[in-house]
Amino acid sequence: MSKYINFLDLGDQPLANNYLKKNQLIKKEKKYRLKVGINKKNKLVSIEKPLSSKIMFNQNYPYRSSMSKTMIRSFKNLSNIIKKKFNPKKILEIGSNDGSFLKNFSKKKSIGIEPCSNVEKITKSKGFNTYSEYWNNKTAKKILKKSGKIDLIYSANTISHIQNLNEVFQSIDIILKDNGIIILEDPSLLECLKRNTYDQFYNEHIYVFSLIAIENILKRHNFEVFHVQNLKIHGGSNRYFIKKKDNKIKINSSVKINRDKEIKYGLNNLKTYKSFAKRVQKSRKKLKDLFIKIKNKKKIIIGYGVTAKSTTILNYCKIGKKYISYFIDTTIDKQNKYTPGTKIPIFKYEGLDRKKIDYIFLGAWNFKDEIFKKEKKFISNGGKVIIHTPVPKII
Ligand code: JHZ
Repeated sequence: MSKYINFLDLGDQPLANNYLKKNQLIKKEKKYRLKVGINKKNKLVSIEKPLSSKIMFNQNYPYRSSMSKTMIRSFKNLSNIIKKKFNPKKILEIGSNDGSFLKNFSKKKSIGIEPCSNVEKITKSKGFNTYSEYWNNKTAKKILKKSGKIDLIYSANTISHIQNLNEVFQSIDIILKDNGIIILEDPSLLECLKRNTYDQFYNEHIYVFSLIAIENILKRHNFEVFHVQNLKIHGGSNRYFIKKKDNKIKINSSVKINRDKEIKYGLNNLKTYKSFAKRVQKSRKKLKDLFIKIKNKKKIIIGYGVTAKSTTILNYCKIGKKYISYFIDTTIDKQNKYTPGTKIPIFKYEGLDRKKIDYIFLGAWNFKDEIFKKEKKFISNGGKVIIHTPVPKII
């Protein structure tokens, strides 16, 4: 009998990061049913039918982690902690994207793994040792042969994108020193449920982790979490510090505190997920009603920051060109393209004072503070902001 139970259906969704060129608009886009469920045994929350990595992560990947000051600052802060606490001789990053974390370390010390070759090239061109490979046993063995064992492995927003978690940790085991440290960072399931950020689910996010699920997976691999840090990043993420079981590092009280918090909220109960699904349906109706009300008043709405997350929102709530005139985004590879599924044009960011804009819809709601700071003038001139979390509203 299957241990997996679905609790949420987000409908037919296109590839979340597949921004369309003009000549692709006439073609029928491939859609994939996005259902979310939980494994009753290990409490791992995942999408029902993950797509192959090659479809999602290849030479056309548009996402750049260096596009927000918040991320750059967060990577810098962490690198200072790492240098002070662990002082690694060799550090490896799984999912190094455009090098915004690794650039805080010496080139001699660091190795980056990034399967999307267009992005990997950026880090390589800065002189870093990078591999355009998926993280698996083969890659781990290849690096072991060339560079030897590693002191510290870091991975942000990547492990949740790899279907075979057993192989992820087997590969880490191959290359990590016995006293080595793993630091993983991913959106927190608890925060996702609390804030109704159902848009954390899209085809790239195969998993949204809880500490409970991470611990259940690690059990099979002789690893354990010794510290958990709660971060504001991406609407609430957890940073898990992990060691081999034999390593004598003391387990910090943050582990029990976070585990208890998750149990208290009900992450072990199916009921919790079912009521989340109900809130998501309500959120869809409320957001759509909000858009309809604003458009009835003939106001102009544009999207600010086109994200993988906004692909889920727009397609699930059926919000298209009729409601959002266009998106603006600082990422070159997204500009002059169209949003997946909803086909809304995306333009270069040129400030908000050029054209008449009444409302912005925050696709990049996770960078709200950064964006509000940047767009002080728009807001003080009466510009309004639409956000969908924790409940759809105008701010
Ligand atoms: P952002 C991606 O998700 C994909 P997305 C991936 N699957 C993942 O896990 C997370 O990242 C980490 C723009 N922007 O980070 C830049 C502005 O235009 O929420 C980005 O295109 N102006 C790997 O796509 C987008 O917003 C600004 O001032 O959900 C933010 O994308 C700022 C701050 C951002 O990731």
